[in-house]
Amino acid sequence: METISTMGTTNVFEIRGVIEGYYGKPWTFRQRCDLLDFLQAHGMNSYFYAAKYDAYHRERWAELYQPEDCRELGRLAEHALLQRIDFWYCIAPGLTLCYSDPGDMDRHMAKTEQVYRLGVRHVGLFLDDIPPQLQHTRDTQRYASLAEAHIDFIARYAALLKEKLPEPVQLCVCPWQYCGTGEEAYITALGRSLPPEIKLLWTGPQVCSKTLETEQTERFLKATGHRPLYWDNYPVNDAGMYREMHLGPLLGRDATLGGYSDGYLSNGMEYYECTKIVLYTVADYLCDPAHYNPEVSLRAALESELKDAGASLLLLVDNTRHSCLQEANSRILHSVLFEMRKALVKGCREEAADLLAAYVLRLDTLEGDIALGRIPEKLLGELEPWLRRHRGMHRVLHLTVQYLRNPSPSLSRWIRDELDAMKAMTVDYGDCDMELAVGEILRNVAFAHV
Ligand code: LOG
Repeated sequence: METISTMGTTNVFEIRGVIEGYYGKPWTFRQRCDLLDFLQAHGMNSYFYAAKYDAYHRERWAELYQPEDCRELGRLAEHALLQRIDFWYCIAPGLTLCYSDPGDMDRHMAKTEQVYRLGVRHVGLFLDDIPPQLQHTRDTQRYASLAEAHIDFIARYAALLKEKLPEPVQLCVCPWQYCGTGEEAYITALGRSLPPEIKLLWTGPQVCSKTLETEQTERFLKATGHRPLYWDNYPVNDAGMYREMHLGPLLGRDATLGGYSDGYLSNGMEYYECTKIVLYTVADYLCDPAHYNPEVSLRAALESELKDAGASLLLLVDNTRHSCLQEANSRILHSVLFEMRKALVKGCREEAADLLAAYVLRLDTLEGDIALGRIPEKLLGELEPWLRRHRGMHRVLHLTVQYLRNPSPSLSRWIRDELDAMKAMTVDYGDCDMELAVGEILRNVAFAHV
């Protein structure tokens, strides 16, 4: 078996790309074409189509696509070929599949052949988020476990791909258990039974992993005989994360991971324009992991997308950094608040007001850039709920400056109302440090004087 010391000496990931694998509104045809262009321009080579809410991918996996959908998928496959991006079409039959039913295998193959005819030469069999027990009596009679059923189905499917399709087709599998150490019973059995050329997707130690480390990869390889193909659940913000917006740069992925894995895929958000900002940083990491600098990469991403307005949008990004990668938020605002506290402790209210006013001025610039059309409508549309809350904070801070300069009970009531309204908004910046900090300033400093 290949060991960590005998594995590739290069840190470059072989498969580098994006998976459209989130729960939510699938990207449009135009967005997918734009993504393929982006991947090509940024040194990536793979796009995995696994849109959870494309009914034909998952719920109605057994049905063939309608002619109109076929035309679109075919054009996408063509576009991918043109851009030299591998287009992986993934089928997720696990919700209803009877593993031992030859009819279900026929239906699965028919779907595969349909996309094969459209030009697809890379397929995925996705078994994530499905019932943990076998659903059909036929299966319980035949298999002792879910792992056994999966091993049998995958092996027969792989054989059929070779037998029935004239050109070679690569196969990857997203296993039922897709995170952990790799030493758990299901994944060990599955991995050891399948040849290494069938790639295994893996999200790391957790569903949304804070870190991906080379050492974890070694354990996975030892246990399963496979190098993981990383399905990184970042920046995805579906399910329980829907109130968060993930605009921060990629963090916490080891620089040497590329030499020890089959590849790396970033799972996007349904907010395509926002996803793209993060993908700049993913691309930078994938191209040169050893020299990847998240903050430099983020600034460059914003500048590439927004030119001069990038600097002002950085303020919003700074306040929406909470994710599985990083709990802390609002680094810029925190440093302002820190300096303000120092000024207030010295009894210098004017100095504190000036410090906060300078930050508010930067927020004004963001509003100015929006008003002048310097931030694309498409991006603003996606950011709307988060921007609304940000504007709430902007108002609170603006009023706080006035209050510090000229305190009055009516101003303090106004500020409290604005803060309450802000808290009632449905989006969430993750940690509420920012609000706590603003609240603290108001309580201890401003309101103390009413
Ligand atoms: C799903 C994925 C979803 C993600 C984040 C995998 C393999 N599958 O827990 O579609 O976007 O979590 O919520 C998932 O990650 N399951």
